[in-house]
Parts: sequence; C-alpha cells; structure tokens
Amino acid sequence: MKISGAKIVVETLIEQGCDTIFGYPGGQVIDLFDELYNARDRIKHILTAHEQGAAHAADGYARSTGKVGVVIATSGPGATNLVTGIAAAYLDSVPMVAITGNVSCDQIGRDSFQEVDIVGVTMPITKHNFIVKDIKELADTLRTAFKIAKSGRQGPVLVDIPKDVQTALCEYESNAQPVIPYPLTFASEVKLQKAAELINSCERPYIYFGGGVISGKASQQVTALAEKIDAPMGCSLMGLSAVPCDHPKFLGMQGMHGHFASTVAEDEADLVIALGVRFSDRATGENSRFSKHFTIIHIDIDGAELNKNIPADLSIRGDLRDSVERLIAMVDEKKHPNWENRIAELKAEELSRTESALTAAKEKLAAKGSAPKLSPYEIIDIISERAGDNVIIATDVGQHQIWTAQRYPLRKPRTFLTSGGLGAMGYGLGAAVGASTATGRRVVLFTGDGSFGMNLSELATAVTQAIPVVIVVMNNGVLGMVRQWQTLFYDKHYSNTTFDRKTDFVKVAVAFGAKGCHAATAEELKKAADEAFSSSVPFVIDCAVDCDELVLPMLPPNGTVDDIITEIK
Ligand SMILES: Cc1ncc(C[n+]2csc(CCOP(=O)(O)OP(=O)(O)O)c2C)c(N)n1
Repeated sequence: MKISGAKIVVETLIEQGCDTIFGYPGGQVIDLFDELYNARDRIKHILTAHEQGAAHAADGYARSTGKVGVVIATSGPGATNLVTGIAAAYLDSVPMVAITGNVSCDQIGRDSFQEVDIVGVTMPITKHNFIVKDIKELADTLRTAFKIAKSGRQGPVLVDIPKDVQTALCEYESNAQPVIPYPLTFASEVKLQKAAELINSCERPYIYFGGGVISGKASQQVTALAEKIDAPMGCSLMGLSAVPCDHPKFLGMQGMHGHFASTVAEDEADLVIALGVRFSDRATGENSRFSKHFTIIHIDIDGAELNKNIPADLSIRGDLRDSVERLIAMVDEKKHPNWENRIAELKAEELSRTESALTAAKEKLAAKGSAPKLSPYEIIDIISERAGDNVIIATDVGQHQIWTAQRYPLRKPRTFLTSGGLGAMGYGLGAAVGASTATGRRVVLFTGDGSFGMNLSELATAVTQAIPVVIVVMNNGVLGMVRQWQTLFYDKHYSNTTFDRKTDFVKVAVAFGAKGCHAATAEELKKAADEAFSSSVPFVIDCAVDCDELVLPMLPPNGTVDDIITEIK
C-alpha cells in the first residue's frame, strides 16, 4: 500500500526504535506533524519553546542513554535555530538525527518564503547530511542517517525533506529491525604489542582519557588497565563521569581549569596513554609545548583524530573497549612506588591548596562586608549531599560549569551533561529536559545567570512535561568566565560583562508555573535544597555568588603547566 512521505518518516522513526522526538512545528513540516498526531500512541513528540532547546533536548536524551536523539524543525528559521544544538552534538560526538522540512523541490533556490539551504549551512557541523528529493529514497536515507549517527565516532546527521516529498505517495516496507552500525575497526595486534612494550618499560605512566571512554563503553577496561599497570588517570571535561571520582587512581580533570594533581602528573609522566581523546586545546594548553617530556600512545576509533592536534609516538586506530581489553592481557602487572609517592604528594598539595584557597576566598568575602554570599564549592557540596546517587547533572557554560566539573562527585557514566567542545551557553535546560524525559530521572542543572537567561523559556517545557529538574543558578550578576579573563589578562576592563538587570529568577520561575527560592547562606540553601528535592515540578534555586570568585587553577590560554595560576594575591 502506498503511504505519504510524512507517514514514511514517522514509520521509519518508530522502526528505528525512536520513542521520543523533540521539535517545533511549522508550514514545511505540518504534514509530518499530522502523521505524528496519528501515531501519538506510538511515538511521543515533545514541543519545546525554541528549536535550539529541542536540539539540546535530543542531545541530552542521547548523552544520558546512548541512544540516537531525534529533533524536528521546519524550514528556514526553524532549521537555523537548530544550528547551535547540532554543532554542540557534533563537537561532543553525540548521536543525533535532525529532520528539517524544506520548501517543495520546484521552489528550492528561489529565495522562497522560509527557504534556507540548511544542508549547506550544516555541512561542517554534521557527520553527514542529506536532502531527499525522491520519495523512493526517503526511508532508506533515514535508515542510513541512523546508521551513520551511531557508527564509529558518533555524531549528528541532518535529513532535509522538501514539502512535496512529504506529501507524495510511495510504497513502504518496514525493516522491522533498527539498523546496526557499520562494523567497528579493531586495533592491529602488532601495534598493541608495541604499546604493551612501551607500557612495560616505562616508569611513570599516566592515562589521559576522554569522552570516547563513555561512548565506547570502556570505563571498566580503562580502570582495570590503570590498576594493572599502576598508572594514575586524568581526563578531559568530556571524560568526566566515566570513572568514579573517588577511584584511588583517578586524579580528576586536567587542562585549562583542571585539577592541579592531574595536570602536573601528566607533565611529569614518561608515558602518556591517551584513550578516546582528541587533545583539545582546553585539555593540553599550548600544543607545541605540551608533549616535550613524554612518549605518547594514542588510541581512538576515529583515525582522523590521530596525529591531528598532537603527534603521537604510537597511534592506534581501533575500538577502545576491545583495544584496552587486549592491552590488559599483554601488559605486565606493575608497581611504581616512587611514582605513586609523587602522585600522593601532588594529591596532598592539591588538597591543601584547595583548602587554603577556600579559606582565603571566604576571608576576602567577609572583608568586603557586602550582603551574604555562597561560595561556589559550598553550593555544590550542599546540593550533592542532598541529590543522592540517582540524579543526572547538567550544566550550562561558564565558571559554574567548571566549578561543577571540578567538584561534583560524579560516579557513573552518562550522568554528566555539558557542552564541552562548543561551550554553548543555554545548553543546559534543554539537555536536562531531554535527559529526564529519556531516563525518568531527576536532573540537577547548575547554571549561571547569563546562561540561564539565554534559554530560560524552556522552563515552560519543563513545567508542561512535569520534569523534576532542580535548577541551581550561581548568580554572580556577571558573565563570570569572561569577566575572569578580563580580571587576569585585560587589566580589569570589565567591558560588557556586568549585568544591570533587575530580573528576579524566582518570580520568573513562578510565572512559568515552576517553584523557586533565593539562597544566600548555607542554611538557606540547605532548606531550599530540601524543598527542591521533594518537589515534582521544576524548582529554581537562585544562589547569591560573589562576582570576584575565580575558577582556579587556570592555565592561561596558550600556556602550559609552567604557567599555571593557582591563586591570586
Ligand atoms: C552562546 C554563547 N555566547 C557566548 C559565550 C562566551 N561565554 C563563555 S562563558 C560566558 C559567561 C557565562 O556567564 P554565566 O552563564 O553567567 O556563567 P558564569 O561564568 O558567571 O558562571 C560567556 C559569555 C558562550 N560560551 N556561548
């Protein structure tokens, strides 16, 4: 029997295992939405406040589950509103299928109403994209989109569907089974043997891992390798949550705002085993000065990442889980007592530096004599004590993001959602909606007043969907992260980073149908958190934070560990 292109889209999504789709309607997808209406008992559509929120929600759905997130938008402005969300997914390797409507084929290229060449626009930020001009290719193109999105290094794929293709009729045969990814690449035995030799003969090994460990389901393998060869581990922002934060071999995030111990340990290592990472400049600092002292083994599923940012002494393309599993069998069980002592020293130094920095910050705050304020780590500690183990943590972008990355006790993969590569302010609330919808779990969103202001209209979605999100606004009245750079590197020229807004986020929350309260002291925050965690509707806690709080340590841009800033006198 012949069915419409719009119905083919919906049937193919269901066939591919998609249970929830995030989006926003419009003229060029109205047929698709009509079919979604007909199939509403088989596939759920969540209407967001903005297409960007829908894209971030699909991203949050994917990051929290490992499944492909699906987003839908109309042509023109609907499609361009997806761009930030698609780019965020691309830079963080998140599997996503974005479906856009377009004007009919005969209208394309004529500057028709709401026409944008979205395939051209998204070319550099998708793994692949398609425009389907022949209905006979529609189902298979969508299947290929899912296949590409979930194969190898995952990422977003866009499928643009002109209106006349949605209304045309065609035979449709269900595939019944979701497509399986392209076969994995497995590492060469010879190269793994070489890696094992390097590992067996080194004295100060260090494992640096990234988000590839989470998407490659290799957390246990990486931990087992670290234990067998007695190596400390550090990670990039994207690697956080892959390994329990309290694992004795784990030193935390490294790099620009990383933990002191991991950043210095890597610098003092004689062998760095880089697993599922792309050597982002935020994690390495100045590339040319980064790798002077150590040998590098780099293993990644994406061959294009090998030797791209940092040349490796031994680069191995292959599935991470399989590679590390095989490597574990090849390496000798080792103990490196001197190295272990040095790591213990670094950890102790970090602890005492953190403690004294916290005390100094408190004293500084008291000396200011201003209204009471909460310190960022205090906020995270109070919230994490009450949140329990079953929550997912999301962040926006700025100082609050890094404080959370440094301090929140993350223990399980896929419980930390943050826009790492793109650093998109406004990411968090959409991602929280997607993750909570996908998992049924509570999400805690740490955000800044700037970031929250960008997409807070998604509060409407969170309220409508009864999402139990706890939104912790670290409200410093400024664009804190940019202001920090102005403090440190631009002579305190605070150009356009101070808000003079009178926005009351608690009133905003209430206006949207959510709840909220202000907190400026530990006691107030504890009370607010107790209320928030027993609430079944979105709850905003607006926390007063001082505008002079800094995220430290910090490697200056293009700096190295030699330039690390750990305190400001
Ligand atoms: C969409 C977008 N615009 C601009 C930036 C640049 N930027 C990075 S951090 C930051 C400040 C963030 O302020 P806020 O959300 O209040 O968080 P805070 O740093 O104060 O914790 C800005 C403007 C960005 N990352 N994303």
